[in-house]
Amino acid sequence: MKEIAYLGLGIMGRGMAANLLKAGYPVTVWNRTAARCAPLVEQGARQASTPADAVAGADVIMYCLSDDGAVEDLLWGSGKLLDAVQAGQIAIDLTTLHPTTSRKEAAAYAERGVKFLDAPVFGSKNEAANAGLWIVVGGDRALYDEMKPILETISETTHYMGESGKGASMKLVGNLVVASQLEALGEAMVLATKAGLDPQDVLGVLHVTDFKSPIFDGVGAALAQRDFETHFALKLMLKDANLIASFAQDLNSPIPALAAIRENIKAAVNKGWGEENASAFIKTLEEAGGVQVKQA
Ligand code: NA7
Repeated sequence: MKEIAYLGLGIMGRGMAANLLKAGYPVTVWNRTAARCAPLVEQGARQASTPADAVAGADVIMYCLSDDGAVEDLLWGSGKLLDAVQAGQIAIDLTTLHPTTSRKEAAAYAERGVKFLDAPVFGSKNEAANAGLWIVVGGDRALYDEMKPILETISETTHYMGESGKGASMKLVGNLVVASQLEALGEAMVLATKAGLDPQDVLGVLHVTDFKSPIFDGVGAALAQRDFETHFALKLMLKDANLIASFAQDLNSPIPALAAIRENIKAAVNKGWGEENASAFIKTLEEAGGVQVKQA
């Protein structure tokens, strides 16, 4: 079985690394904050002290970090990953970042004889833990076919989108929909509350209609319970909204609704809710409406 180096054990990374171990892959882990490696070591991973130590002898290098800056720091900055990789290795970046950064990574790896896929994921904490992610991939088609068994170990489905950067592009397209659904849920639940409707009754209708969505079901139920436990941090959602805005600007693509939603997310982060779940931005709508969505 291919030897895997897995770098970055945040909410998403720790679930993915655990599922690779469960599937029997030999996995070496590295995380900037070393203490986060402990649960993976208990599950059979080898712990590396540096990215260079982690990738020595690996066939496949995988990482899912916070954002573009973290990936740039890993490759070109303090992580010095590009100095450590060997020709013939394969790198897979599962981070949500700007497609330009993916293409920059692909070019830097190519200079060193390393093949590369951008493979960001849909889903959050539970899907990462339960191997239920949906992965969108950019890069060489033959390389995607070769890596599919590994990607299938951590996902429900995988989708080849085209050349380098196309996985990252698809991820931003999808997150535009996620942000819009959260905004729609928030506006709808605040309106329903002001109208005196019972949140459970409202969610019951949303659950069966032709505009139903698992996001309405999951986030809606948590909202009614005032549960903002972090599955996907609000501060990362602001990062994604900023990425979508920049990506749309590059392509001269209109995003009037996303621009307004981004302001709500920004206001919520400025309120100090950045470490809470992404759905916490709905609280800005509640404040504007002077009500709180709550199960009686
Ligand atoms: P988390 O839980 O915030 O995890 C982020 C990870 O990125 C975590 O392992 C961090 O290490 C790591 N990180 C952050 N900055 C750096 C630098 N500069 N160098 C190395 N490692 C770094 O995020 P999620 O797991 O929820 O999300 C990950 C991605 O998936 C993100 O793009 C989302 O939008 C989707 P730390 O433990 O802080 O030392």
